Amino acid sequence: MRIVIGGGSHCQMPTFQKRFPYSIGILFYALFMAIGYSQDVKVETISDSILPINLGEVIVISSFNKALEHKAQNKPLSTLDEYLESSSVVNMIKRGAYAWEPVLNDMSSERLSVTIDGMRVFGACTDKMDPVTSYVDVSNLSEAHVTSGQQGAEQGSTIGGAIDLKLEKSNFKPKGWYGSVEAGGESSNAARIFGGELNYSNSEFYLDTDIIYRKADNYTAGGGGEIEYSQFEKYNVSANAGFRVSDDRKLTATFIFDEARDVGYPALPMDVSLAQAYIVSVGWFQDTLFGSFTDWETKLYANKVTHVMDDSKRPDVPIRMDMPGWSDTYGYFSQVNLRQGAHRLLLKLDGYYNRSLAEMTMYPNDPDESPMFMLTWPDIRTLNSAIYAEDVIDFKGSSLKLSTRLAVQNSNVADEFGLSSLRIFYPDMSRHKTRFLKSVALQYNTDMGAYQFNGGISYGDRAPSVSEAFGFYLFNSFDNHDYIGNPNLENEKALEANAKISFKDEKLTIDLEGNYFYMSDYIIGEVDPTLSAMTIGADGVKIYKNLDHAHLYNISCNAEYDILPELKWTGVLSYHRGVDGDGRNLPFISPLAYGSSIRYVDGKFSGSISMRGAGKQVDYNPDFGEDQTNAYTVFSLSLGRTFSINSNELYLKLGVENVFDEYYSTYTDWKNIPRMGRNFFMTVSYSIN
Ligand SMILES: [Cu+2]
Repeated sequence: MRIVIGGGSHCQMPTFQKRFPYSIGILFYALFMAIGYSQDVKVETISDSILPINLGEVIVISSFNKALEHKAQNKPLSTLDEYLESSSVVNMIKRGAYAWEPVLNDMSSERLSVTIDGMRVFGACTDKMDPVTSYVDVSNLSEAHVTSGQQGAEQGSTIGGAIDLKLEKSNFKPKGWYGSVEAGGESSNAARIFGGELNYSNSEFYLDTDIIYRKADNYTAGGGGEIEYSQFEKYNVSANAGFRVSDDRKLTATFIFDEARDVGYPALPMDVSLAQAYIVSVGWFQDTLFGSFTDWETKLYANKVTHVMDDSKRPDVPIRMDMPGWSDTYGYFSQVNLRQGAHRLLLKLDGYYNRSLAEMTMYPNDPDESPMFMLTWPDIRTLNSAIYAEDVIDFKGSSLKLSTRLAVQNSNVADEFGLSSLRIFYPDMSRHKTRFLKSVALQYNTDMGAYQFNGGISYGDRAPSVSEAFGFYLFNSFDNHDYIGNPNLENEKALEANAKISFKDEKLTIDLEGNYFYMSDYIIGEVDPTLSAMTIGADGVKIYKNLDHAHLYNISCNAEYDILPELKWTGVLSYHRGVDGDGRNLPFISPLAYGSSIRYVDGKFSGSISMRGAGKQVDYNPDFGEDQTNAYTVFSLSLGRTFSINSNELYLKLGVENVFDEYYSTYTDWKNIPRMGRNFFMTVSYSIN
């Protein structure tokens, strides 16, 4: 067992509101009663709210058949993006209704490590339209482990932290056959969701299979405006199998196929006709290894991502473009535990090889002009090999965790044409580059009766991403500039301090936490006035630079109070700030944000009312394409009920999001694209045990 020093798995609840329309409640309740059967609903939990900063959090994802967690969710067939967003630690940058980009501690993709069951996957889009999280679905997952800052270094080199999406597995439980079917619908975008799961598990063998299909039309913003190009369609199939070779040896395998088609990105000038991923792995587990080593786990994996952008549905584009991208990754990890006296050691070796390639072909309107071809990611091969070690030392009532990751990362510009294109800007650039990445962290945790303290300091660095180092005229519609990578960038470094004080008694839990990142060689695009844009209508060209330094601060307070055994209140408030060495505001930093919820659960029935919102954005920066985002508050409600039918279970959940149909956008909404207006949703699931 591993301890999450810092926060641990602390779950909160969903979001809620203030004026509860009784008529709706009574209506829902009558509906449930009419259907008949009563039964026990347990659990609550999960994620509410708003913004970042826990040192570690587990977001439970209610996929199929996990009857209990199900009921806990505000909206059981939410997209994974909505699950992540509902947690108090993760924000999501939105470019449309699909494939949002996770933000942790005010940092996104290139500053985070996002993994699927420990596997590295890299998106194939130069415009971040396909974050790793878009290639799985709630049907695959049991939970998301979110770790802040260098506490996430176990999964890979990172600055902001790590999100590891844990696949759901039967794990040799003696359950025989079991399964479920689910269906859901939403009113704002006429979303239709169908899923099913069929599993077999005994102590020698298990096989889990699931499928989910989602189709949504354009959604409607608050006040009734239709958001064009916000439709999407996706399906995901996966299978997990395990075979017990001997008492303490197990062989496992995973297969995931995910495909999205006709995905609109209303905030971007292009859509996606295809986003597809194959993800496979085989694993080997041994309870013991030689000596006192235990829990030896090794996994080999491969994944292939294809991404095709498409502007054929947009009228009046100045020039038609084809922009496909590919990202293939092969990797492994092998880890083992060792327990000796007060020490709990974890040793891990891991590595991956990634190939990223993206092209752009422009077709001028004049048929006599020939098309223009560019490599926007010039076939970059990255080889990363690392060792990670941690030691948790237990004292009386407290513990100290020391951890480190050391990595060697090699990059190679494999394409000749791409290399010579980059050499226009960097004549002395060499094809190969080697970087050394380091992370060290010290985290202390102590229990003092009702109080708990957790604090630490750490240092870590990261290599520039493929776009930051080698991107070639990547258009960013947010600040309307073309971006050119810079292979000479220094590694970005972060010195981090964090602290958390928790109070807990029978009824009340309060967490107050904060962190600070002193970042040196902060990577960001800066205007180069000597260059002219390739994209028609762009304002200029930016080149990635290292800023001397930048500061990021995050503070949050979470509270939870049990008014009655069945009735629980939660609240969260957070503040974030990010400036560079010259005092300029950094982009995508949250304004003051808050949330609160009341949730009722008895044996038969659950209901919730939630509220979340943010203050007016004060610290924004037009240089990075930002404008001021207004304050907003939105309210949601949900009601759920379980019915027993023989030994099976029928579960029904209904709810309304954005009850008052508020028109709003948040600081993470690309080009202020408004969020969904009032949205009714319903989920029905039937599980066969
Ligand atoms: Cu794309």
